[in-house]
Amino acid sequence: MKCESPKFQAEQLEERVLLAGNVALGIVLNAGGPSLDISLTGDADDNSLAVTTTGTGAGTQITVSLEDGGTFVPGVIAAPAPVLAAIAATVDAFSPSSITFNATFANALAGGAAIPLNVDIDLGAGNDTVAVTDTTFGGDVSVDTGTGNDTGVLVGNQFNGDVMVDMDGGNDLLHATFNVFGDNAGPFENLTFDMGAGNDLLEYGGNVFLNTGVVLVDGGDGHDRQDWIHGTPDDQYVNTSPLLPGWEVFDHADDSPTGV
Ligand SMILES: [Ca+2]
Ligand SMILES: [Ca+2]
Ligand SMILES: [Ca+2]
Repeated sequence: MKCESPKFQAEQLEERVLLAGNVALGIVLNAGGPSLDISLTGDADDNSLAVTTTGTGAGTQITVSLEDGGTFVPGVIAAPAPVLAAIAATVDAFSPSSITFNATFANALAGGAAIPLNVDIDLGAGNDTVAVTDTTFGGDVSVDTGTGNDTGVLVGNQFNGDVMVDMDGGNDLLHATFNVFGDNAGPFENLTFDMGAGNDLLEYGGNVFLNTGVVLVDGGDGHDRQDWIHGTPDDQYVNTSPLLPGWEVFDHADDSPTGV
């Protein structure tokens, strides 16, 4: 097949250039929200970002790390010095490729701060990976993996605000299991999974959508497949129903792909 030649050339290129993408960490006080917006912005290279929570109670820690040798660089910082000092005081450990925050930060991220903390992850071009696990978000979360063949992993999180996941062009994989969307209180939250152009795969199961507003799970252009992960419960949609455009294939073993 003709397509083998470019693939081979791309693999040769990757061997010559060991790509390790940097990610800019930004903190901006959005007075209009008001909210404190935390951004993690990748570059055109391959970025591999992981956000995970470990421990409980006062021992809770959130670690943000780059798994591929990339480093964190300063992004847009626009917040009063006391706010930045307060955030800095929650850092338990720091290296060029890993930042660990303590329970005070975890509590603020979960909604315990005076204003919501929103998180905006934008990894740009390249074949990027983002994994967010076991973390509670009180504010809005936006994930954009950009062009390239990207992998998104969302497992075991609680999202109390709006969630927007845009995998953009490329042949992307989104794995979303055991998350809870919505805080079960007004106003309703909106959820969008947009797989974008390209032949994409959504692996899902065990998620709960709790009194949410618009739930849009869009395969976009291309030949897209939703695959229920066997061994997980079906998704539950409580007082909401999902919009599911753009899917060519639903897992044959799951006779109720919407969970409704
Ligand atoms: Ca990138
Ligand atoms: Ca993509
Ligand atoms: Ca698609």
